[in-house]
Amino acid sequence: MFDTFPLWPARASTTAGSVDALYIFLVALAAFMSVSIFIMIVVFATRFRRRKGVQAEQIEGSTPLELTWTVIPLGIFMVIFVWGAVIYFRERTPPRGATEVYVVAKQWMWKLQHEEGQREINELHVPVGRDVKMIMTSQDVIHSFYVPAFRMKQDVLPGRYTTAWFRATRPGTYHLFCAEYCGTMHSGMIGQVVVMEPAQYEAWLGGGAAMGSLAANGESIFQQLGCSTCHRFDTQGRGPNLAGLFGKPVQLEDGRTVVADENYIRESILSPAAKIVSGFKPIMPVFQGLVSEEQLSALVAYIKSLNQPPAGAAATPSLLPGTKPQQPKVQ
Ligand code: HEC
Ligand SMILES: [Cu+2]
Repeated sequence: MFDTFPLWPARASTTAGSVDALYIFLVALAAFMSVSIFIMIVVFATRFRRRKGVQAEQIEGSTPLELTWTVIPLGIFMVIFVWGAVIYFRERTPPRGATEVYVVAKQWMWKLQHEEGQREINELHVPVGRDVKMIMTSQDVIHSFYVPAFRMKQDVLPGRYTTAWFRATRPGTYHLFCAEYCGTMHSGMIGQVVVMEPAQYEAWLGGGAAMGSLAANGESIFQQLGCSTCHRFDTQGRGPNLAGLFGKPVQLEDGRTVVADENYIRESILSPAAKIVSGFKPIMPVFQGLVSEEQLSALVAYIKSLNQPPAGAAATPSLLPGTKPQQPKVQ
């Protein structure tokens, strides 16, 4: 209905409709309340204006009245709360099997990398009708990934990953903004999201060939940095076997159990001492400052990819005992 309304941003994701519905409800409710209050002011001012012999009746407490003005607003607020919470949880929970895109924000650009290996700057190509999960971090200050047409906005913070997801419903080109003031050129930190038909998208993906997948890239970094000297795909390594780690609970030395999500893997690489895996010694070197955000994304993607046995041959990943030990080196 609002698609042709000039001030209304296009609606191009599965959540856009429900966000709009709630938004319209809130605006309508606020408008109704303001108008009612103004009408009442005028009515009472006229009705009870100063006149000889007319005096308003003073009411001292009225249980039915107080119940009414407590219960009705409470009911309305509960509706807003439940409605908002349902949308919020849906927006916050990326569906399983979503395609993943790693985002690194910096002053003043968006660097995006697809699982398949494609890299883009200030431009994100996605297929229509597929769930896309964004795993985002910043190289410097706080930014915010904002795509009005998807009704999606998520802060992007240095030092950790935040995630967001969407499923585009309509091909087209949509604005991408940074919605967190991040310095002089903040207003220039803009880009676009290009939503394509699946066939077109496949063609686009194929176009950039040659580049290996993000996970394959991560695998070579894993070897270059010497991770593979300690992390082997058997029980003989000095570090834990990382196959099947992602998404699973990890028992820590101090008795806690944490789920191995993206932020856990990130922290395990940058500052391994923060959480020591039960049964292992804190011998892993600190990689803070030695890996770039892009390398980190690739390592995370690689470790995640170890959950599925590689396509084709045996379930053993390609790098195994016998990889030559190497010292971590500065990139
Ligand atoms: C000197 C050996 C060594 C090297 C090199 C090493 N690690 Fe580790 N790593 C360990 C040990 C030991 C642990 C378990 C103790 C801990 O949590 O710090 C560990 C833990 C981890 C964990 C958490 C595992 C779990 O089961 O929860 C991850 C992820 C990880 N390392 C990734 C890497 C990556 C990526 C690299 C290369 C950039 C690397 N490691 C290099 C020894 C090493
Ligand atoms: Cu920014």
